[in-house]
Amino acid sequence: MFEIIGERINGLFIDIREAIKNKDPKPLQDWAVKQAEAGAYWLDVNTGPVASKEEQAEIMAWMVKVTQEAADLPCCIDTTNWMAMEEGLKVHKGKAMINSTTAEQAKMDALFPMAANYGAAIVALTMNEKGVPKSAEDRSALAMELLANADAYGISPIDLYIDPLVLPCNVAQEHGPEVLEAIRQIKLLSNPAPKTTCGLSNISQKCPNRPLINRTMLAMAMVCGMDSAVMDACDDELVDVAATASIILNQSIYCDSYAKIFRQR
Ligand code: THG
Repeated sequence: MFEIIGERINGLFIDIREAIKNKDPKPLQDWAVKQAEAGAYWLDVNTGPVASKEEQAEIMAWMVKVTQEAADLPCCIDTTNWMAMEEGLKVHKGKAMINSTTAEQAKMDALFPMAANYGAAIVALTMNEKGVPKSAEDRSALAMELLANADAYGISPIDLYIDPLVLPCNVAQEHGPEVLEAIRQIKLLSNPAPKTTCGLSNISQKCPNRPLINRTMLAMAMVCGMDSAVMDACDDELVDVAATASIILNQSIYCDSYAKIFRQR
């Protein structure tokens, strides 16, 4: 079943940034409940830009704690700061998701053991010190490195969510078909295959009619084998697209209320 990761608890959004500043749990908790009711399976939690590394760690722990007080869902802890990642994992209840490592060796050597130690799932981006490759083949070559390193640390492909890195279609248009082809190739790398995910809203950044682009990209990515996405769970029509695509792809048993499958979970 496709896994919706609600994107809204992120310090990039002004209301969350203000809530962090004021140590006010209410906006985070309201979004936690709203996204859970909308059909989210995980809740992405990201501090956004915060002053110091230590401060970020403390804020992440607070964000995870107040989010889980409001909704009985696991968090997708979204930070590049290892200290903040570990502080978030320490207070998390149930199986968390680490978001994310890249194919850089130092990051894999820090974050795969952390995933193993806390029993967490982990998102792995197909990029390294050289940046984000353009071709599907280079993206899937990095996915293979991520898969091999995860395996060396005892992490099953089932807990590994490979992210081919969705870029805005207005400035990186040539990446679109490569990302879609990379998803297909990544699903063929092993048996069982690694899972796939992406930051769906990236595709439409700074474009008009963002929901239309997000919904179209979601359907196209799902055909290619996308298993989950960090996305706008509160766009009901986007969630309807995920539900309908799940039916057409025979990933969920047909019923006449098919569009509600995520909200009924
Ligand atoms: N891969 C993984 N994780 C990710 C991303 C990814 N996490 C972060 C991000 N990308 C996915 N989440 C978002 C959240 C918000 C937006 C885009 C992606 C967004 N925000 C508005 C904007 O930039 O215009 C700003 C907020 C507002 O509207 O006020 O678009 O790729 N693994």
